[in-house]
Amino acid sequence: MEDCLFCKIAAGEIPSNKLFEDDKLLAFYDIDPQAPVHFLVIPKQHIASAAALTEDDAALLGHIYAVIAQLCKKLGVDESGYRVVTNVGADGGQSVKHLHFHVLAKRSLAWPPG
Ligand code: IU
Repeated sequence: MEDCLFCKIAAGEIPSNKLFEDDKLLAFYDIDPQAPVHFLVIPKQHIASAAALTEDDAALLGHIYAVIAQLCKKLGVDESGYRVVTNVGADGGQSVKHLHFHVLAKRSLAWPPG
């Protein structure tokens, strides 16, 4: 999608600090980390937010969560734990309108979030 920052990052038109990439998704470190480990996982296809997901995206979502689990294991945070969160819309705190999953780790995270 034109003028979508994360589409441009997914296409390699804007550089990112890449952690993992395949044909379906990209994982890269957040530019403004909120925890010692904070990366984002985005589908390469443009999906505006979790609110736009349908049953047809089930395989993609399964793949995203499987990759997150593998990356967290690789980063050594699988046992200490981590949080996966996706913000939706204004009240949800979504600033970039391309579906992304935040993965935060290596600090104790409060609940409920602010
Ligand atoms: P949000 O859930 O839409 O608020 O999250 C967007 C995230 O994207 C946020 O944590 C930003 O720091 C992050 N980000 C980024 O990693 N690279 C960028 O070029 C931009 C935002 I703009």
